[in-house]
Amino acid sequence: MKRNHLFLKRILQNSMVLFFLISLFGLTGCSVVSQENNLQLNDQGYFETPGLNVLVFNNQYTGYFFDEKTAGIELIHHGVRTATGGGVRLRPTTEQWDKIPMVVERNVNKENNSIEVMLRYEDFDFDSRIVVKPKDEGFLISVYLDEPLPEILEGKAGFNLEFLPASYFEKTYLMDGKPGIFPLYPSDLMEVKSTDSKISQFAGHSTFDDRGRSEYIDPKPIATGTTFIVAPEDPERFVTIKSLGDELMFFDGRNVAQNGWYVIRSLITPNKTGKVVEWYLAANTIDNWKRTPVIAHSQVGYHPDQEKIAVIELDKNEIPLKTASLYKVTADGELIEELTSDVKPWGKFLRYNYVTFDFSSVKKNGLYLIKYGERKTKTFPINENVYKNIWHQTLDVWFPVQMDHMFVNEAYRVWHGAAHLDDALQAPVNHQHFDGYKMDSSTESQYKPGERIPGLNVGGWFDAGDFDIRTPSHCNTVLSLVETWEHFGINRDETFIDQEHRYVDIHHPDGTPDILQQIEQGTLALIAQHRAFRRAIRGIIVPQLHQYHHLGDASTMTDNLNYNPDLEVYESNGIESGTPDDRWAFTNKVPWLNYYSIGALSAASRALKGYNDLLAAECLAAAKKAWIQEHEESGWESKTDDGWYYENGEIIAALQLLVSTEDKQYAERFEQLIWNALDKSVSSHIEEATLAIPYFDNEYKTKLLSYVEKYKKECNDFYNQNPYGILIGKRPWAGNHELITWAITNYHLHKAFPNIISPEYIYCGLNYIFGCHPSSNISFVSGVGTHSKKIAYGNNRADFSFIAGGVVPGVLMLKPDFPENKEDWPFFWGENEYVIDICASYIFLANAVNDLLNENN
Ligand SMILES: [Ca+2]
Ligand SMILES: [Ca+2]
Ligand SMILES: [Ca+2]
Repeated sequence: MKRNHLFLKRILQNSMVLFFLISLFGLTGCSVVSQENNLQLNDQGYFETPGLNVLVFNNQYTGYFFDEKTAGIELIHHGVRTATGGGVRLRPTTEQWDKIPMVVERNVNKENNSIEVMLRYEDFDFDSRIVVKPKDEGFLISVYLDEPLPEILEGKAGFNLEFLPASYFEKTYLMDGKPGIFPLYPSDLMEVKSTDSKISQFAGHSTFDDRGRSEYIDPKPIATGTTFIVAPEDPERFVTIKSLGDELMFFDGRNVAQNGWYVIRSLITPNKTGKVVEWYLAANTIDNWKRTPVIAHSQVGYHPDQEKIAVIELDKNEIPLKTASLYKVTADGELIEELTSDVKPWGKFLRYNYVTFDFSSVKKNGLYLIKYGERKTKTFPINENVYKNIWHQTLDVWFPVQMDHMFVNEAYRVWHGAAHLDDALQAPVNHQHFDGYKMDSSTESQYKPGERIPGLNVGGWFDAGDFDIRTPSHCNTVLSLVETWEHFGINRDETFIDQEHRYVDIHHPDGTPDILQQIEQGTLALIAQHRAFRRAIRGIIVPQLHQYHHLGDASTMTDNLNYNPDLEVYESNGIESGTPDDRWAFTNKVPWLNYYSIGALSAASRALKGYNDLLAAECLAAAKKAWIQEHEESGWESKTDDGWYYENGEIIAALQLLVSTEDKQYAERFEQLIWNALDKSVSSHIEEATLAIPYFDNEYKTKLLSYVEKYKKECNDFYNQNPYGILIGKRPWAGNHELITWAITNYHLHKAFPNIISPEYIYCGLNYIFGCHPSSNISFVSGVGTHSKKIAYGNNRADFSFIAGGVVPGVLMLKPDFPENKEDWPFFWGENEYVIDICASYIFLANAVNDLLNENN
């Protein structure tokens, strides 16, 4: 799913603005109390009662990745977001790339305690109005049309509400009194339909591979009726839905897409205007329900000398206890109270109230847990070595599994065969791809659309939970791995990598440091682009949407046979095939990206020296050549159209060429760029500015001082913005990468200016990743810490599994005030998807923390 996440520092700035706005407008206030019902329309613009929130398009479809299952009418039921996607939809169970309605108007009507939205499907000139209003023990959802349904939508448009399967596994339902069990796995009756009648998906792409038969499939309803009772046995999940008009249909969306939800739906009757659908929905609430406190702490544990502060997250109606305690778990299996001390109130952040518990004074080696009231955490160590191994699985397991064009084995298990050996064809012009790639009206290359580009079937990693070679994240990853190699010289060797035979074996040393082999893997993909185009291209990705959502062995994503249009589709002569599944190279010129690539190749040339000298020399030569060519083409004036990206790309290229060559032309260009950039945004550029210190005189460092002071002030503000005292991102993609990047910047600053930036600015970043964050206390690194992500959005997500060492994006801040990271549902990419560059950054940060702790000993 992942697009560019190179540009975190700019977002860092935006996050600061958002924090300011949130604190300005406040998060509390009076509410209008309905006379008829406990659901109150609060100042956040949603209906609220203890145990239930009803959101009505507080979150809208962003268009970023289309239907992200985070928009529409939604239920947060006893603290868990169990329903989403309430709205007028055009299929029984909509997929990610199906058409989404846009909100053209949303009125929160406090006078009559209702919320009304106007939804529009532009393609069909089709508008509908939805009104949600509390009534009796629940609320009414009413859908109105001013004009009858467009003919093309008859039998297709309906009101849908989606329920999260994982919240209802092992529970039951009643449809008009007929009992059923919610399916753990889908296997329902399907209906084959002609594509003539299909509502087209995003940009005319299709999620369904119909093998040339002009058909698609939809599930048939599992049950129909007028009253649907959901999980009556579970007071926390019990919901009643009554249709006051047409029948209700219950579907399982997982029959067409593994990330589908259970859907309840009523079709809109043709030729009807006015009220066309009306449901009464009541969700049970437990009297005076309060959310269980979350004791957020590091699942990895703590070094004796660091600050140790747990952040306790409380229901806003909870009266905080006075104290919390730390217990030691003894060798006899006993719990012994080590420390009890007062908790410190922090205040309100988003929807919860926070107190903190400081146990920094406890330094004794051992196993501990925290107790707050009746609540106990899992056990964690305090020990000098807690951070020693935290990055091993990321390098030993996660990166090898991501390696493209390679067969990857681990003991008795094959993760995947050698993939994408049929890379790649020139992408066609004027093409909008579904993963954010696009082609302009010219290829800007020597290749014709559809022509084979030699040499691209080598190196690279699957970018994220998907499988594309995304150039920006590759540049970021190579730069980061080189930085780790140069700062910490990690020579861990637990992977066997044979490029010639495309073979990787996990837990099998081969005499070469794994980090160099991974740098080589990324570099091979980047240099292949320069060999073919003398510059970077956007990336390489499958052409068809029905290939893109691939779940399973990557080597089956294409047939690994070069496409030959003279053969019939699905026909093969053993060497070539007539199936047009080869990946496309998106080749338009992107100057800022070319600069990133120049920076990455230049950095790689240093690391690879002595290991792969030929490749090292080729990288540096290609980087220098591309630097000259890019300036000849783009000029020496900083471009404003690409804005920050352009500026930052050129800064990185200049710095890396300077470090590799010590040639003063790069120093001059770097200085021309860096001060202006710092004036625009300190936090975006302070890391590069600091890394450049050794290449300039003392005056440079002195000049930098005022910027460091300014940056420190920005960091200190985080303590007022959230109880964790760190940067928390607010994008539709959760913020762990911004946070890790921030902590790494703090490491470089601490090294250069130890009297200004203390090491705690670095430790607190890792603590957050390891569990000291909102919503839960899970470690966001699979396999690291006592309790960590066991269900994540890796390429094995359909198995509700994980890839060890992967780092997920973390806690998503859903509007207006709901932090979420699902532990039972892997398919939220913005919460659970591993991406290559965040994992590379994590390896650096883990080593940085070890370095600091050794330094202090
Ligand atoms: Ca991708
Ligand atoms: Ca090795
Ligand atoms: Ca092929």
